[in-house]
Amino acid sequence: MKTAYVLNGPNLNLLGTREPAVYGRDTLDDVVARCQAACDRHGWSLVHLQSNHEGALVDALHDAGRLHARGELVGVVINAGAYTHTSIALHDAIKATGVVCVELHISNVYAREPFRHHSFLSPVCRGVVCGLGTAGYTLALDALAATA
Ligand code: CA2
Repeated sequence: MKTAYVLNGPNLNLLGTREPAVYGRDTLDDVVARCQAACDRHGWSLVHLQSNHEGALVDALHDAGRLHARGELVGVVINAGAYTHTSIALHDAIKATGVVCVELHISNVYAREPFRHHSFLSPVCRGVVCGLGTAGYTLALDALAATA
């Protein structure tokens, strides 16, 4: 059975508890449950990690990269949060491991502050799902299936 990774970066543990106008009312547990259901539907196992630490996300990409090297990875859905806009380390990890990534944003970052308009991840991701709320997570998993 192949594995899909869903990685969530800093502050996404707060989903559903603050700023509902921007990020909606679903909690992170709700999102993970929907990702699990999508993976069940596709016949994949799910690894989910939320971390507020950049290096932990790099480590998770390396773990995914080991599965990728064995042909056991579907791909990675990554909402790197604010690290999207700052992290050359995450860019390098995606590039170095060669894992297929879909970059995800709950909010439409292009309708927000200019500092959210640049992503270090987009150039090394297969595609981007942005602004479709938490429904974007399952859409991104379906996109991995459609483009495998
Ligand atoms: O729209 C997204 O998914 C973001 O990746 C979320 C990041 C933000 O820095 C990006 O520009 C866009 C922030 C995540 C913060 O998550 C919260 C969730 C609920 C309440 C407060 C913060």
